[in-house]
Amino acid sequence: MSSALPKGQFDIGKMPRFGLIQFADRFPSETGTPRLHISGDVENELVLDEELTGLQRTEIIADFHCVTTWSSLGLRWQGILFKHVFEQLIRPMAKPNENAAFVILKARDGARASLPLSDLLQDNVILADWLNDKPLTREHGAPLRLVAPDHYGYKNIKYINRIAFHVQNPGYRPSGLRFMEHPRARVAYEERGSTFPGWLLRYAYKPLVKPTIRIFANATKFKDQDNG
Ligand SMILES: Nc1nc2c(c(=O)[nH]1)N[C@H]1C(S)=C(S)[C@@H](COP(=O)(O)O)O[C@H]1N2
Ligand SMILES: [Mo]
Repeated sequence: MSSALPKGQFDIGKMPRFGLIQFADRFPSETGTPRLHISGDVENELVLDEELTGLQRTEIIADFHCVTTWSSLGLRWQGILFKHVFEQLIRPMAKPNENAAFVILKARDGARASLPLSDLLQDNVILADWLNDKPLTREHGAPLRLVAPDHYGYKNIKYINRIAFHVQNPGYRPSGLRFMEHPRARVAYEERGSTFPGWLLRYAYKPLVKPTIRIFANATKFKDQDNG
């Protein structure tokens, strides 16, 4: 639900297209059918596509918080709960190792994020294909994106197409620099990154908001960085 702004955040109004600069001009061309490749410490590596359409649909209304300090309030997302995908499809079909609690999420534009499985199984984490009563646009991650509102924007992977479950971190490399990555990145605890405290990163990141929005809005090179 919408609530007061968390520490260090400001209300930017609309939802700007955003991310690390290297992703600004990457618009995956394949935005039709959601397809998720499931791998890692699993008995069966597999691809989920039609199975996803059989799951119960859910709606959440939530605020979205980018680590660089902008927030977009009261967004209405529709899609399927990550928990349902895991319990009804991934667990019975892929049979991940019981101790596989380290999850890597990958996207068609090459972006990556990781989260503990327990964070992904919360009741407000969805794989969304609709935003504010319209099908998700290519700008915002069509055909499918993760929405984990308790976690900073960089964990909310757009164009998601691969999910890997691991018992131990297999040497995962985050999209950004090491200090930008926090294993959980919870907004409530201002876990903006590792190495430096959240309040310090606030000041470092804030000047990047306007130029980054401009670069993302003006991106014209439609590079397709499909990682399979
Ligand atoms: N695949 C992918 N997912 C991504 C990003 C990206 O560049 N590529 N940027 C992240 C960041 S930093 C933020 S704040 C949000 C922005 O989402 P939006 O572009 O839909 O506003 O997406 C996140 N997920
Ligand atoms: Mo972000």
